[in-house]
Amino acid sequence: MSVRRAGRGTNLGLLVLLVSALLTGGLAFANGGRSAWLTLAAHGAVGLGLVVLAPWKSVISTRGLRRSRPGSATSIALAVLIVLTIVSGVGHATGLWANRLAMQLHVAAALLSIPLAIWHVLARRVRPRRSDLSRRTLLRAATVAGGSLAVFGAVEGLVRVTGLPGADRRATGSYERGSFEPEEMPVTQWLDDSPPSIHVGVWRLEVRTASGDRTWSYDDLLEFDDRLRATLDCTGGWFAHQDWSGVRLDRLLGDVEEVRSVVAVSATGFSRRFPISDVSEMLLATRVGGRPLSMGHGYPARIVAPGRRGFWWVKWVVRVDASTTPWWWQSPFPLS
Ligand SMILES: Nc1nc2c(c(=O)[nH]1)N[C@H]1C(S)=C(S)[C@@H](COP(=O)(O)O)O[C@H]1N2
Ligand SMILES: [Mo]
Repeated sequence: MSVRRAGRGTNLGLLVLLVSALLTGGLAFANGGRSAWLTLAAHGAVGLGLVVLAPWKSVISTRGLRRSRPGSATSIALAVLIVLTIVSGVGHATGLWANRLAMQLHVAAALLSIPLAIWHVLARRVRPRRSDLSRRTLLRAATVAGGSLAVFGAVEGLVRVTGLPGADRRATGSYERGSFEPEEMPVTQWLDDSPPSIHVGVWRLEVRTASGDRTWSYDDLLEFDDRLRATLDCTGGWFAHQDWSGVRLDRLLGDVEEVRSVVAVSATGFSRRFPISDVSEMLLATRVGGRPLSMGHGYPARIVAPGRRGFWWVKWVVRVDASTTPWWWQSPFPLS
């Protein structure tokens, strides 16, 4: 494929890759399980596919910019955002730039590029043609896919051979921070939440079920000593193993016939809805590493949801509601 062939095929390819990058990125954020590496590998290969097509795209862009049409500033802004997204993504994955800023920039630049990309596709429209589904297009698509996987494999190999920090990442792509040392573990909020001030003397946990409501004081909860070793894995790109203790969620609920989901609500209003099948593996934790939670980590009580990414681990819990609504009846990611 010579760069002289740059044209509609390149643009269509880039569009497919861009949409796939967003979808796999979203999936990588949602997936906290063992199969997370698959999502992440797909995300990495698709992202590097954009790099593979860059030489062809630069020929097209140079041609286009020479014609000085309205909207070139927007096209350039889109290019800058995509470059930022790729640089921060590769930086985080290799460990050359393994902090939260890189991940935040990666996500922010990617989300900002969506409206610009939609504008770009509409303003520089490519009309689909019959030949887009030809054997030749398929062959080219396969070549790009193969090239992307090869570049992904090469980067992964290089990270391992050179011993870059990226080699020690978890399946989700996160780096270890403060395992079994809760004070060393980062304090993180999903978006703009902040630790409330809670006086444990007046703090109550309210549990609402079909068979009635019940409130628990902090001292009531301290009577329980259910223990769980579980891994908090923040989409910001870090994880920590900890020994949590508190009360298993199903013990607070009693009879759960007909119940389909359980909502944990924070004093700040932040909340997540869980499938009822999860509650016997979940904890409402009052302690970590044998000591009370710090305010930053969710004092007096927080959710521990093994296998789920950090944004499910609701902190400063004040209410638990059993409900007949299915668990997926909520935004896939918290909105505050
Ligand atoms: N109420 C509330 N709980 C929350 C959040 C939040 O913003 N508000 N952020 C979640 C996210 S994104 C993560 S990764 C973990 C971080 O827990 P930590 O601060 O104890 O490390 O808390 C979760 N629980
Ligand atoms: Mo997080």
